[in-house]
Amino acid sequence: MNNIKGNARMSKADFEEIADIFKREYELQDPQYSVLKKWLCEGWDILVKEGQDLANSGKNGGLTPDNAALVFEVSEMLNRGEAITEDQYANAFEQLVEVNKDLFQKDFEMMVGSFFDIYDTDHDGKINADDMIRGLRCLGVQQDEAVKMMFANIDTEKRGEISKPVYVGEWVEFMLGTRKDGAIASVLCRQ
Ligand SMILES: [Ca+2]
Repeated sequence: MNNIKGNARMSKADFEEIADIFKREYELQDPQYSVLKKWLCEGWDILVKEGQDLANSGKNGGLTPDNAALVFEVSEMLNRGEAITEDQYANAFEQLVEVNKDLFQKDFEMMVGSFFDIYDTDHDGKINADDMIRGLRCLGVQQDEAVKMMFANIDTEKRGEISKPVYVGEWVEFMLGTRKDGAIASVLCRQ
């Protein structure tokens, strides 16, 4: 999700900054803050570690420096405190999905779900357009009108609120799907 910030480069310090923005905006306490920070700052490492464990146990979908060199490279660069470009990230992401799409999807769903839980400030399992605007602002998306359109596209039944599975599912579709008219893609990719 880091590419939605629209910056050309991202480093671990940038992810830490985003975590701090969330902490201030929502006055986050632990464990919610730690979980969010873990996904933002270590999400890629978590994926790599799980992929390596799979490879070591001889299961399908394991990540190795042979089949996922770009994935490991991004991990190493981030851990050295270097910034990765959007292209490096996109290429590594493509490689990861080729080797083990399910691994990405599982972790990504947990990550987006942890964001949703923060946006859902009254804990009723749903968010409205204002909740989504407030949350995506923390991720650097300042285009409120675009987020309103995204929300309206996701809220197909026009109830004014979206449940967690629907929200998470739309982000998965955006990252992995092929539908250019997807609720999020049709807004974010419209330049
Ligand atoms: Ca709510």
